[in-house]
Amino acid sequence: MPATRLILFPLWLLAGLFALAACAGGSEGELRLESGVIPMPPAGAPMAAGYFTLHNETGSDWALESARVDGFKLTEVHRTRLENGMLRMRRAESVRIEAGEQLRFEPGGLHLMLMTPTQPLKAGELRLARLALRNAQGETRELELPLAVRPREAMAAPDEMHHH
Ligand SMILES: [Cu+2]
Repeated sequence: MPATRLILFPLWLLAGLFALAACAGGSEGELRLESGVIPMPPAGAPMAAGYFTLHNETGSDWALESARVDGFKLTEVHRTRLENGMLRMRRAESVRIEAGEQLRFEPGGLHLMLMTPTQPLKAGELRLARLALRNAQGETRELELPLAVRPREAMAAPDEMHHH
């Protein structure tokens, strides 16, 4: 086999890889939030949870840096897990979303934990959530999404529905 063929093939492969890398460059495409909701917590509950879906339509991976929701002094990102038969939630130290993926904040999983309310929630109102994300190239994005406060009945757990 002529030596040139051995050389040409890797060059062609490399060219292809560079083209791919160029397409995957950081800042093209959108980070999108949708389906924002805060289920109304039980009366007297000290905190509420916020849910949404984050879509990464960019070519980079992003890390969630911070989250805030209007009307709460403190917002943390928590993850609920089943541990020894008990549902427990802990602060999520690092929340990442890969290129092309979607990340759901949902009951039983990731959620925004909304603490120290400065104004009581009312069913039907909207509370603005602001998220800050950063990618590996150091770019940052700020995203906003209104979270709709849902009446509690709409998301009541089955075991709570036996009590009238
Ligand atoms: Cu929580």
